[in-house]
Amino acid sequence: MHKDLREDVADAASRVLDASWTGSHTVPATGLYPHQWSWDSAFVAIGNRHRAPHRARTELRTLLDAQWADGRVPQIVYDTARGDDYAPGPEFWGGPRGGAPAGSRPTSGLVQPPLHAWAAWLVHCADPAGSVRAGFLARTYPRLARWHEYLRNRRTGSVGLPVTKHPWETGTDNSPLWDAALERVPPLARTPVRRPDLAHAGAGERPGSRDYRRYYRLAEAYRDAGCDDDVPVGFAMVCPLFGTLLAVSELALARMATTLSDDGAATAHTAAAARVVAALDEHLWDEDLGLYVALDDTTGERVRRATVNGLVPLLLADRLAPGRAERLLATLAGPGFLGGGRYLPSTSRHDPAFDPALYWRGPAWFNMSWLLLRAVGALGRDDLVARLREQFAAAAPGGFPEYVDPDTGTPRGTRQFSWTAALTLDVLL
Ligand code: 2M8
Repeated sequence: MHKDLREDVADAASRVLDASWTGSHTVPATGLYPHQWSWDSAFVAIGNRHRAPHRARTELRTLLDAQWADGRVPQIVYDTARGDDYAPGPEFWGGPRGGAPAGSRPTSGLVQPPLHAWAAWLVHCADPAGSVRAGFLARTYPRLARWHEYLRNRRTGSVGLPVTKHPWETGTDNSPLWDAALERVPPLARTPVRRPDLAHAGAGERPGSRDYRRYYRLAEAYRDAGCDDDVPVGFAMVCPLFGTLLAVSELALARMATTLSDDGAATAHTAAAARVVAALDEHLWDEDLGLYVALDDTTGERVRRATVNGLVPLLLADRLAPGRAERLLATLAGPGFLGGGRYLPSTSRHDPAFDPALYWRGPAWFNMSWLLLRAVGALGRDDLVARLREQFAAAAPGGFPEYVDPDTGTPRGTRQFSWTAALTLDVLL
């Protein structure tokens, strides 16, 4: 991309991030998502580290200020001062919970994929002097380590991998990976389902009302059990995306511990990452599909659906079983994914549920393309890097959309979406 054009795009992306900055955190999008979301903040910090490292550090620290006493980092930290409507709101969860510090903002009881330690490490490396002056690693490392302890002690399922208790926890809410498990959840919630989201995105681009009644039902069950992970709620899914980000983040914690001169802790984090990778390889690999799949922890059955979630383990290429990285690269480049159209779809074009407009069932998402860009870049696959970058080159003209049609490039979902802007900055700068 020409230098002047690159600067124009960077300016436009920065304006999106400035408009969504509240002074302590970035909202994913004014209107549709008016609070702080867990993994959105991690992606946003990764982009902001280049232009505003102080803000990137504040973003992550604000999120970690809402960490529960049990170590979990909540999916949503509500900002009750903002006027925009989102459901379910803080009243659903019943105010500050879980022994969160007095005065802290109310949160959801769910979690999201553990990208945070990796993001914190990237933020540190972008401005090591500023990070040291702010005591950033010394302050965040213990909290991030406790977050991972929570996942290890409270969320590890029968195959040694973290279990998600709700589709919202996977970050890929209506992916076909969750269809069969959700089918068992009665679409009946006590709380009336409100859909303020439909004022900001087309109904054909958002989950349907039957999905939402099940989402509410599951969230109610978890909330009513006091968010106690020992109580089964009817959904316990193991996701290759979640597990991969945990392993990558464990490796980031190891680097932080080394920097903080705690070699014993570094060794423990590296060993924890190795255990997660071994379990991914043993339990989630699908030889026929050529990628990793999900597993239902309740039944022990694998969910044999091809989605972008199952390609993300390519981030761990040099640690996977022999031959796996090559297979993943072939699947990524093949007709179900990049080879079959313009951009990387969230669900394989060959999956019966593939829908190029519908949220996590087909559209191309910028965070997923960014994760795969990191993976193929580290492997020196410049051809695939070039293909994945095309989506980012189209982000600014499309108004930094939440997701796009993987074949036509048509923008979908909301616009001026923060992680799209942040990751475009990261790719272009
Ligand atoms: C979407 O999920 C929220 C619930 O968490 C929603 O649909 O209301 C997902 O794309 C999720 O990954 C993302 O973190 C969130 C905010 O951008 O929106």
